[in-house]
Amino acid sequence: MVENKNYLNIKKVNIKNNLHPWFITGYSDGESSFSIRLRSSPRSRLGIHISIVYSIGAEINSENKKLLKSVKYYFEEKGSISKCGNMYSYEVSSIKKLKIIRKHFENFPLQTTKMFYFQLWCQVMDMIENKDHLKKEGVLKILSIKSVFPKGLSKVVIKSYPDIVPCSKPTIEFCRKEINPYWITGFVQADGTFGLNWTKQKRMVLGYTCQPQFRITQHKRDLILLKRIIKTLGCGNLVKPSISRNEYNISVGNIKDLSEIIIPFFKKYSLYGAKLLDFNDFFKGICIIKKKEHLTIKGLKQLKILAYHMNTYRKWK
Ligand SMILES: [Ca+2]
Repeated sequence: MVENKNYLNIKKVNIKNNLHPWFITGYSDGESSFSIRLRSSPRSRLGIHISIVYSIGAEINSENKKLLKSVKYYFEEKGSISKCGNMYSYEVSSIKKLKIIRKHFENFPLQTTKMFYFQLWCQVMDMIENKDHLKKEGVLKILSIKSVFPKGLSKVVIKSYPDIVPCSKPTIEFCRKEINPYWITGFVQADGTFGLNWTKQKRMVLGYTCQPQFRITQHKRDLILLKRIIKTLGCGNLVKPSISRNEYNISVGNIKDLSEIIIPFFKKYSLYGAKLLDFNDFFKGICIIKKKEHLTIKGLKQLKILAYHMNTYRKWK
């Protein structure tokens, strides 16, 4: 019996990617949400049903579905993957199953300010377990917690509970040290871009130019984290792309850093899903530029084909 079980496990590992725990956290830091859901429930005593959910989304295509299946596999096959608009969503919503999710993030903590919401979400989990969410004071406390979440409380809820005071956010001491490389890959899976930026430019001899760039975009509240990523990678500039938006980019645009640091890094700590295909095309583009073939018409054409078939241009069957 035991041998049989082992055999099954090995087979499963071969079928699905065995994701690194820090990859799971990095990917979640960029793409997941820890949410508190409220639903009106006329049959219950307080008229409100409260639940909590962990979810992570990815654009609809076959490669990303494989990635979400691997995430589900990592979380012991708990939860389900569904389609919503042009996104897949992996969701876990029962308290029993969410305990596995919570344990993971306690062992491999979130690095972005999403950590605040995770901690508040855990408080709500404890309250639901203690059945406090079925008491008036419990409901009020959960509403005050939910009101500080990005989506906050709906107008309907505010109308029914006008006196809710937002809870204070937990204070978290953020680390400034280097960061686990698998976390970086997970985060880039969610919020990183590899672009070849092939554009017309009159002043160039051949009339076109290709300016490859690796980029990570994040809200300014995670500026310390962006600096940690730069420190760990050993390259990258911090850029504020627009005055009006509260965002910062880590940008790497020079060929030396791209070919000697960025490419080897993501070859060692692999991406998955559609992002891996974009990275592979980016790598091909960098090779063309390194060989100075971008100074020929043939090389420029090859770069154009790559640039117009990656990222948002990628076609899926
Ligand atoms: Ca994000």
